[in-house]
Amino acid sequence: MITLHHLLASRSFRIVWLLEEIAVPFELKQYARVDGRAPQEFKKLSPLGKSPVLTDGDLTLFESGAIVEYLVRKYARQMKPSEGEEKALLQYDYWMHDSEGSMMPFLWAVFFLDTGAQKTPFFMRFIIDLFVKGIRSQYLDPEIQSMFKYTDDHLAKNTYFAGDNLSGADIMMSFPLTVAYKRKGSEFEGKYLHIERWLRLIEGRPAYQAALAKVEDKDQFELNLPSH
Ligand SMILES: N[C@@H](CCC(=O)N[C@@H](CS)C(=O)NCC(=O)O)C(=O)O
Repeated sequence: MITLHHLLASRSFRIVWLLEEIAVPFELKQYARVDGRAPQEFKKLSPLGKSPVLTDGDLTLFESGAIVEYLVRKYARQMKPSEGEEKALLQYDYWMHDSEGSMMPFLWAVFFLDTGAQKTPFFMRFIIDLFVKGIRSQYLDPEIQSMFKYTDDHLAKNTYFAGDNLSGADIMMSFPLTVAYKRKGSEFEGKYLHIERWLRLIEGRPAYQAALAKVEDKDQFELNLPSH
């Protein structure tokens, strides 16, 4: 029996979605954050204490990409292009890695800096805001916008990340793109219409809706983007 340990408002939502897509029975255990972090009982589930954590029988898996690859290999081979589909397979590999390897570190840095600035005592706020603004405008924002432009160009030519069919790469990319629009919508909305088309496409899938219906943090992942 598979158990998914879902820390609320975290990357593990995409695994709930994947499990719904592949229609494998699973138990969902949900954990509220404590002061923004994983609670102690969650930290004990794996050596790094990070979300997501999935158990399947005696196996304990963590790191989103490794979990997605495991589930696809074991239960849903159709969600990865086959050896003969070289172009789709290269796209699959690229976007599987882009999610955690490129997008998330930059998005995380922005969320971290902005949240830190908001928590700064009033008398230091001006100087911290200037510092954050400088790092964002000179380095982080141009990198993020360039990655989003590249992603948008890719989705202009492909229905899903690895061609015509939903794959593990879409599952991986759903988290950075959803959180970017959810938390920083004004910086993205109306600029990347193909990304928005894809976000509407995945949100319209019955399995995505089934995942939203199961979790306690539905509000974190429901976008309802307007069509342009
Ligand atoms: N690259 C890792 C990142 C894991 C990660 O940082 N998870 C965050 C949730 S989005 C977490 O567990 N944060 C809670 C904490 O560190 O206390 C993965 O994709 O599994």
